[in-house]
Amino acid sequence: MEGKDQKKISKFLSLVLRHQPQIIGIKLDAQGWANVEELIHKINAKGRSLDFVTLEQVVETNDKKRFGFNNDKTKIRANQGHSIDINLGYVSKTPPEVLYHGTGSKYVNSIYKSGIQKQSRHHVHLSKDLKTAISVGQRHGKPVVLEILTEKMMHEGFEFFESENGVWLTDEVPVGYFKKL
Ligand code: HQG
Repeated sequence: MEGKDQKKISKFLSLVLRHQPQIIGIKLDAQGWANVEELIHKINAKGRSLDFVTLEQVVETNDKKRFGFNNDKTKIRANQGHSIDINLGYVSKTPPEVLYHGTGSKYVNSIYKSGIQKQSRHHVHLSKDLKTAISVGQRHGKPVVLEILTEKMMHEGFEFFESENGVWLTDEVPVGYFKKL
């Protein structure tokens, strides 16, 4: 299958599995899992064509490993990025010494006033490397990268979690715990 089609499916899956499962008439369980058979059936019922092999390809080749199956591939969920209330079962973990947050220059003044907030997502998303942070920032216009003082935050009781696909998450990064690069 062509990359362009995969991207389309991936976008639609993000919408369904992170934000609006009801648009195809499915429900996610408390940990965010959808039943694979039902998902495929309901997506096809909406006039899109998807089979299991294609779904597997999308999960395996997705550039950010956005989705994951359970062991026997009967269930699928998004690895992060939800706006609906689900519990992914993250366990608090010690982050690397340096983490980055990529944002758009238009947000920087506001961030310096009220800290980095999770906005519509469940957590603030942080990147392990600069390159990723820059591309995350570019989604919001001219990119700005903020370095996060993770050690200081850990000492002061803030918790960090790592998602299945290597994105670091935390509840908020208040003013005083980041600096502009
Ligand atoms: C900004 C993508 C004003 C924040 C990426 C960000 C990531 C504030 C924007 C994942 C603010 C929210 C998440 C404040 C934070 N005032 N603006 N106080 N605090 N912001 O998209 O981090 O493709 O919700 O800096 O790769 O850009 O979806 O978050 O710029 O991992 O898989 O508000 O989404 O992955 O934007 O991106 P977003 P994000 P996917």
